Amino acid sequence: DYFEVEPFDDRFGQKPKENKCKVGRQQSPIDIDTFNTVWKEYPPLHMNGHWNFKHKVLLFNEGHTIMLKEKGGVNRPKITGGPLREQYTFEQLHFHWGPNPSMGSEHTINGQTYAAEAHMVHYQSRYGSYKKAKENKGLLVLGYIFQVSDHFNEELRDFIDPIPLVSRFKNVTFSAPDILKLFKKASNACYYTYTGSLTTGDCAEGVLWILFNQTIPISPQQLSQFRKMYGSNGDTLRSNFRETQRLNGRQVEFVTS
Ligand code: BO1
Ligand code: ZN
Repeated sequence: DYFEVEPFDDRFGQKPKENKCKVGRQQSPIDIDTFNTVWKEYPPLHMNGHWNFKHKVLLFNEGHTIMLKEKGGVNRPKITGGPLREQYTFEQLHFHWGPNPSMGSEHTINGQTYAAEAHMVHYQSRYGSYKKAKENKGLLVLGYIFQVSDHFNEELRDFIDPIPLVSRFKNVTFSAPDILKLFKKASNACYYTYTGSLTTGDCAEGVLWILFNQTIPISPQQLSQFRKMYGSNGDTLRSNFRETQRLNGRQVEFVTS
């Protein structure tokens, strides 16, 4: 009775769509060439509410990924500080992975690919919604890189256990007060920040990226669970990461706190 499985619906507009990525000069992901970054100091990042979701969460198969949203969407977590000029609100969390543990991350570091990557998508609070903020280049994505490890990551259990339940376009609702705790340690580490795009859908530009430098461990067995999801084309989603894009003169900042 831990899980409450519901049929897939379109309440959140997650209906699978054709991938019609626009071509642009500020696309994501990118390779982070660490020797070519600019060292910057900013005030500390403040993540308010990410580590104690007060409401139920909804985990679902979005067609391209497994996604988590706060059910109801009231009291959403907020983020300020660092390079942010104003407050952003949490919208959703999703994952990218690959066909084997040697690839799956979207961003690469000095050409190195990693096993997986999680994205916490946020919007500028003043726009009141993800959609409005997207139209006004008001999106922020926090990226977390997973590194394959022999060690089973207990903190990933709440994301991975329900995957078989949602693998064929189902929703699952559960109470998980601390479901984002897994990201807490990495969120206090150094990060890279640059301006890029969404990596799926229309690949809209004007997205601020914060990519944390500290990796999160994940076991090969845990990674294999992601590949059991079914994609919108009816096949299992063995891989859902986009290849790295040209930097085109953009500057990547390295921030230590
Ligand atoms: S990501 O964090 O850059 N991978 C990312 C990619 C796409 C979205 C958010 C974050 N958002 C949505 C679009 C929707 C679209 C959907 C498809 O992705 O805004 O309009 O249908 O996955
Ligand atoms: Zn993503």
